[in-house]
Amino acid sequence: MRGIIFLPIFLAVLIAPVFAVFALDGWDYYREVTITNNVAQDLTDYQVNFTLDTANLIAQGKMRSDCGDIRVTLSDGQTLLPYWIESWSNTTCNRNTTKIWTKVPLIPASASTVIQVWYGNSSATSMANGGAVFEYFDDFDTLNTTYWDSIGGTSVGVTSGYLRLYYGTGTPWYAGVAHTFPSAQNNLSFTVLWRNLGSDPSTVSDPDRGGLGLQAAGIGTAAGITVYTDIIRFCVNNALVSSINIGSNYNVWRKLEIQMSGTNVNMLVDDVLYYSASNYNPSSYPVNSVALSIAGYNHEEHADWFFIRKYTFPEPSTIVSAELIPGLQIPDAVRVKVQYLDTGAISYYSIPIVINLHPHRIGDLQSGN
Ligand SMILES: [Ca+2]
Repeated sequence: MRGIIFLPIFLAVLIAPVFAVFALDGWDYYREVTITNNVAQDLTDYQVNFTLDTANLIAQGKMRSDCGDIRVTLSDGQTLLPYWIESWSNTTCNRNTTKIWTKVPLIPASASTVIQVWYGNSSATSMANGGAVFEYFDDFDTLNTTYWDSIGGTSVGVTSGYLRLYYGTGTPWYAGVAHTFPSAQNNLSFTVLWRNLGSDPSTVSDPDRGGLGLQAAGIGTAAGITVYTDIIRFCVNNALVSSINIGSNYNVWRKLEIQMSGTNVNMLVDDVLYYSASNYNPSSYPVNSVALSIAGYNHEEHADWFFIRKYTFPEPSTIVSAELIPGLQIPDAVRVKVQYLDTGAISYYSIPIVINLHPHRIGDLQSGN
């Protein structure tokens, strides 16, 4: 065997190969949104929301200043899902906590599913569509007299993208819109962005009031949130159950939400849970209609948008990943298996991947996190 040199034979195995990722054509960035179903039943066509710091992304030049390049897809990066960006005090975008709603085809029982949110396409324009996301959505660009089948009061209309309810004098001193459901409703959440313009903001305990009511036909209010200029009141089973003072409501947009699931009712203002009851009686107080209404003379209130979504308790939870760049995901290193023919010994080596670029090609690469 003398004179024969035994050369080790390298049997290279790429343990961490290069992964191809499908990309939304023309988009530079995405994040994965993991949605976990916290109940033991499938949720289908279910509305979920997640939060994105669009102010930071816009400041970095990664997103259009109007958020027009936001898209939501399934995990294939191809199948578009409907989405809507929740506005707040007339500000839709460029906020640290921009809330994006979408409708997910299936969140399996007690399991997770992953969707993606994309941004980074300067030529894209908004495809936000609340009507495609929610069970019912109204931005009050026009007065939908088909849906709002009961309209009362002397001055109910749509102005500058909001529902304007005004009442002057005389009886019955209220104004509003209502929709009648074909059957009693449950396992839904109702949300409206609302402001009380009162008639005299200097008046303490101003009786001028309005808000969101779920009505049991001919019986009373199944659940309701009423905004006065100074306080906010909650009603369940046609009885006043709680009252809060979170500062003047005069000319302040308040987000009012009523969540109903079986005999449970949650009531939230500005995303804060202020009242929770487990004694809602759906048989005595079935939700036959939803109303946006006001009471009080010489009095005006507005609704900017309103939507109804599916609701289950506990709700699914969402986690948004760090920013990802579509395309080839190249690992930092590969693991190589080496077997020596003379001894049969096996060793493993980790070989870092270094890309040496000619200076004029550096622009071909895009840096990520
Ligand atoms: Ca609106």
